[in-house]
Amino acid sequence: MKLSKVEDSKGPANLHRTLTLEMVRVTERAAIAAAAWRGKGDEKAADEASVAAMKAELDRVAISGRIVIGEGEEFECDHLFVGEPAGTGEGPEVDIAVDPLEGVTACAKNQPDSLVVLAMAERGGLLNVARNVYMHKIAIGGDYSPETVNIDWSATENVKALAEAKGVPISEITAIVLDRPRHAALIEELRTAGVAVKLLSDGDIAGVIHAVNTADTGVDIYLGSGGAPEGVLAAAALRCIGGHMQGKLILDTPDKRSRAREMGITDPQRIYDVNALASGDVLFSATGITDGSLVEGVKLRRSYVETSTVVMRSWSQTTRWIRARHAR
Ligand code: VTB
Repeated sequence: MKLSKVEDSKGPANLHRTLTLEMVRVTERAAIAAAAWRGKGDEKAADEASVAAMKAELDRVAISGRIVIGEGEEFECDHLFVGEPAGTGEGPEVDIAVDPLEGVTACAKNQPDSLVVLAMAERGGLLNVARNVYMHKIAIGGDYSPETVNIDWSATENVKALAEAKGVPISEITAIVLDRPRHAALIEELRTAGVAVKLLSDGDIAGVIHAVNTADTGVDIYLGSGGAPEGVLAAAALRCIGGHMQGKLILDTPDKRSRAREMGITDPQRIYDVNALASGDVLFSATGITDGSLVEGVKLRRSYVETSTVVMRSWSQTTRWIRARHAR
C-alpha cells in the first residue's frame, strides 16, 4: 500500500507526525514535575510545577503555537494563559489546549486519576472556552448512530434509547457521572431507571474516553456537567478514537457570557458535537501523574523515572501507549 494513497483518502495531514512525540515529551515532563508534589497536600504547588514544566518543554518545540485553553486569563497566571504564544515561533501555526493538572485534588492527596493533558490542532481547530466555564456533556461509543442520544432529552429518555440501540435491558447500561452534589438528581433519576452508575471523583476527560471505549471499560454513556475545557480536550481525543459527544456551555453569569462572546461564541445555546469542539487535524497526549484508569502514574525508581502516556492522532486514527524511562 502506498502511503500517498492513504494520505489522499484522509485529506492532508496538516500536523506533522513528528509533533506526536514532541507532545509526549511535553506531557511527560509536566507529569514528572507534578509527581514531586503527589500526596503533599499542596494543590497550588503541584499545579504550578506542572504548568512551568509544560511551558518550558512546549517552548522547545518548533511550532508557532498559541494557547487557546489554558490555566486562565493573562492577568491571572504567569504561564499558559489564553493567548500566550508557545513554541520556538518557527514552525506550523497551531492552537493548543492544556489541562496541566487534571484532578489536582487527587494529585495532592496521592489518589488515583491525576493526569497531564494536552491537545493540539490546526489554527482555529479548538473551541475557545474560559477555564471557569462549565459544560453539559453526553457521550456514547462510535458504534451507535449519533442521533441515538440527545443532550436536550432527559437522562431517562437517553438511557432508554441507548439500551434499545444496544439491544439490552436498561439494567445492563452503565453510566459514568462526576460525583458532585449538583448531580444528585441526575444520579437518582438514573438509578430509578435501573442504570448502574459509576461515580467519578475527578477527571471527566478520562470519563468521556471510558464511555466511548465500552468494550474495554463496560461504561456505556457519560452524562452530566464538568469543565468546558475538559469537554474540548475530551472531544480532541474522540476525534482520534471515535465516539459521539454533545456539549452545551453553561454561561450562567453576565461575565461568562461576555467573555464567551469575546472568544467568538455567538450562540450560547449551541449544541456542539465532537467536530465543532475539535476540528481539522488534532493530536492528544495524556501522561499519568498518579496511577489511573487511563494510564499509570509516574514511577520514581532509584536510577530512573518511568512515565506512561497515551497519545493519539486524528489524521491516522492512531493511539499509542508510550512507556518511557527517563534518566535521573
Ligand atoms: C471536571 C473534572 C476535573 O473539575 O471537569 C470537574 O474533569 C468539574 O466539576 O478533574 P467541579 O468543578 O465540580 O469539580 C475537576 O474535578 C477539577 O476540579
